[in-house]
Amino acid sequence: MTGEITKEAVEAVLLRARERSTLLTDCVDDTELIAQHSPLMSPLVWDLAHIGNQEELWLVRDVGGRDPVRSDIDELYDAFKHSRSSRPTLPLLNPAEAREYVRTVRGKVWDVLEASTFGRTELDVDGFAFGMIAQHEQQHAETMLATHQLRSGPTALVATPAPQAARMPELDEVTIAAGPFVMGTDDEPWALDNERTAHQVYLTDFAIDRFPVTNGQFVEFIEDGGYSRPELWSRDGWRHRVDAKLRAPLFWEHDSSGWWHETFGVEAPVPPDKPVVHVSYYEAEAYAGWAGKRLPTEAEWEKAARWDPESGRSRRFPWGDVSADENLANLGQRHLGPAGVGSYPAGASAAGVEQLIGDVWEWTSSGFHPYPGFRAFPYREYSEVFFGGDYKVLRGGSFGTDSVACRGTFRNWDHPIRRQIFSGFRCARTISGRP
Ligand code: AVJ
Ligand code: FE
Repeated sequence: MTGEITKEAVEAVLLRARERSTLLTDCVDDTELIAQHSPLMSPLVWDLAHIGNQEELWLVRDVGGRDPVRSDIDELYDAFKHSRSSRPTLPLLNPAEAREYVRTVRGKVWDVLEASTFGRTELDVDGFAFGMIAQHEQQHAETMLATHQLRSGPTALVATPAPQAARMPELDEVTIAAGPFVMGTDDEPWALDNERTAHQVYLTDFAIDRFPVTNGQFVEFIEDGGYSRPELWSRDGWRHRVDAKLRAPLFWEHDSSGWWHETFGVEAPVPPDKPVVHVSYYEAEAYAGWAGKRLPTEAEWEKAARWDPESGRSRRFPWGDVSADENLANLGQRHLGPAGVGSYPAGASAAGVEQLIGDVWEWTSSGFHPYPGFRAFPYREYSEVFFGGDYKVLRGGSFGTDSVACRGTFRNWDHPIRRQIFSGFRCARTISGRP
């Protein structure tokens, strides 16, 4: 891929990221920006200045070799120094200062981009550091979107409703034949360290759901006593279910007219044809057990998404190698929720599995571990410190994820109890034993 990335393309992804974080921070007033809407989340104004600080560290200082803009605030915006819940008590930049700071940093970044050779150092090859920083800003834009969902008060964000298929498709499964496939990547220029290296994995045959599990399917689980039958849950899952008093996905309410949920300040009936969102790993695992299935492993998810048996290679995306557009996947906060199943037939993988990219992050049964040949780059705190299995891997991105931070190899992770993220799942099933 070396040499294919232009400065215009880099400029465009950086501008798009800034447009998004500006929208997410300009749509509420200053008191909302400095408030803590949930102990799980930072104040929005922390995210904004943290975005600027990472951009300063990697692009202004490291790639550009320029003087610091504000070296005095590095510690405040180091995600490892202060827990999210303690961040409102720090002497943070106020909203006006944070906006000014990100603007100043970005001005210097344009100079650095202009001067860059895209190849002088490892960080600079194919504009990697610029791509990493655009992905970082967009990952925080998704986090900020989740903070908006947790906020109470008047609606601040609007978007056109997500599409729904004209007819409810059959919720069937697809068989993936036994055999090897290539997982991970060596030639995706902006792949992060945890997506590397490309390596062959052999899988026995398995079946995977064509679509993510829908709200309608999840309601059946609830109404069949899913939340009150310990035998459906893992030991840790059931303990958490009891302690956290889980009874339905986050943001759901039940009354005489059925299930309702609140999404971005709007109350609406839960739409049966859309993927369920805001479930923890433990709820996903219990549902799968109830359905007589299990969650896919990370390798199964990636094989179903990327492997093209005809050409014998793994694609960048389910549909091929071209970037996502609005006909292929529900990404980029274009809609403020998942689309109905069957809305993106053009986005199907070679195997015919749909809506793998976009809509909802999909829990897999795999813990977050390094691939063979893993090397932390450019910093250990991006991935390496999270390896070990405390975190479960999620794949595919959500409606809140930008396309720069989403591809067939992209790996996200979180604690199995988390559900403020845009998390859903699909099920899989073992067909046969070892050949
Ligand atoms: C990959 C989404 C788990 O938000 O904690 C942002 C991304 N890393 N800043 C996170 C990230 C550093 C990360 N996740
Ligand atoms: Fe960050």
